[in-house]
Amino acid sequence: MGRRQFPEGFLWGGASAANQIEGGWKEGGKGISVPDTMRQRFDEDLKDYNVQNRAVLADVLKALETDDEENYPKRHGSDFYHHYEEDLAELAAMGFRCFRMSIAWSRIFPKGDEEEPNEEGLKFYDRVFAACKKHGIEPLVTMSHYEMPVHLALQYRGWYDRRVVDFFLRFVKVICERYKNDVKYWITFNEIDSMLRHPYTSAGLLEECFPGQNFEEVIFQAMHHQFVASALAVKICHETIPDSKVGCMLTKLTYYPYTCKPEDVRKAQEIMRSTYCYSDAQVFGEYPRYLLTYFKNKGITIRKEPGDDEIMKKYPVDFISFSYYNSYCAAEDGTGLEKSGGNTAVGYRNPYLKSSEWGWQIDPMGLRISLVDLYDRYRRPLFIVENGLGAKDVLKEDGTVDDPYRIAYLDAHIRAMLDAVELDGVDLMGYTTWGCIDMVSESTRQMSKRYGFLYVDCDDYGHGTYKRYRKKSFDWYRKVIETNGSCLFD
Ligand code: BGP
Repeated sequence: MGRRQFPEGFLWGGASAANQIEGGWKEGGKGISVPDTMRQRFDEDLKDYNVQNRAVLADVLKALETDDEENYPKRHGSDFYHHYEEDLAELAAMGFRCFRMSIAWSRIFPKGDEEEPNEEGLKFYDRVFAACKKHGIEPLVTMSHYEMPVHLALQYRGWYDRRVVDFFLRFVKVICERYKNDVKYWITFNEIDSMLRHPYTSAGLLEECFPGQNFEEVIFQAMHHQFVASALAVKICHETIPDSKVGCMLTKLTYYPYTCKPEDVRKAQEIMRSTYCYSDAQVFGEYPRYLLTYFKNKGITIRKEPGDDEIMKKYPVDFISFSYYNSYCAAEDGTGLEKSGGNTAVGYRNPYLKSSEWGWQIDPMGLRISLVDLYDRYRRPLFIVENGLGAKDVLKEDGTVDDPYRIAYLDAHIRAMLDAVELDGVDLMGYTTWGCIDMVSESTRQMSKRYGFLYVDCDDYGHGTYKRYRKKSFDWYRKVIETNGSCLFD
């Protein structure tokens, strides 16, 4: 094998989400979003492994009564809203070819059900895309990254209401038309499968708003609406931007059987199948029998409109993107086994792996296994749009940040990726590390859970100068991109 490196044109870069990076939560005509109502969870036992944040209506209404930003960290984020020029110049200094970001729905339609878009919101993203273009950075835009206008959650009960499909498609039409010369790579719903684990975050669903209903059925009804919306978003994108590529996005939860006992192997298979079925729907354009069987056995009925099945079939996605941070273990009987945390999910601790400070188990081989799993299942191009290590980085007196642990994490995962491409025959489009600039954590809402190559001087309560500082990993990743990965093998 010659010099090891990634294919020409590999889309190296980093990822963000409007609700975690932008701040400016009320600027430029932006409306209140679901994440703006998410209170910090610093006082909770964060070792309880990502307790599913089942939001409650009372907390949401309480959040709407205050402009407090200290306890609602997503309201300030990393203030990208005012730093985007310098941030994109820094990402360009690293040689980024791709920058994953999302367009905050409530910047464009503040309440979500308006007829006309908010011009000031559109102008903000005009400026961001102009900066990307200036630096030759290809945007990869997520249409929905947990950023629904809170008005739709409260007035329409979120994605449960079919009218929200039309509101969303109005938003999609506006942004595809407006940015058709700026953006060719799009993702519809971030981690669509996660709606089951955090229904308010993903779909604006609050259980108290559905008294007497089977809440699981409510979630699957909302999921159906997102399937239809995703398919029609693909249609709109392809019609408006001929060379556009649209992807689905799943939380790649990789579970190993805790032992070779067949029951443990089956359990791991069941858990992974239970997340694949959502990307199956978006890739194969139909409900997998697994899900239909599940509905039958649980007495769940989904209301469809005439034509829904045809729409899903006609407009499948072009690529599959996913997030991967860690792996888990599964067991038929977990008695006596230690739990382990992870990205929106929980499993049993793998004795062969180390854990991050947040209890997420570090497993680069798991990324290679995940890539093979997904490629063999879908045989469509893949895109890793989230991978990284959340850690407590320290800004030293001299303005430097030593993050060798992050370099080690990324080095190992990039090697695993290259093995998947060169040895396992996986077709991989690109790699955008999560949180390329420090930003507010989704699960804990901490700034102190840092992922970036750029340190942002802001603490968990939003206090700080918001100045950016290059970490050691900044230069390391610049070299990786410059040599298309081959420097790892020098
Ligand atoms: C994923 C989200 C990202 C990001 C990531 C890291 O679920 O798509 O937005 O937040 O989780 O997790 P966390 O921020 O909780 O450390």
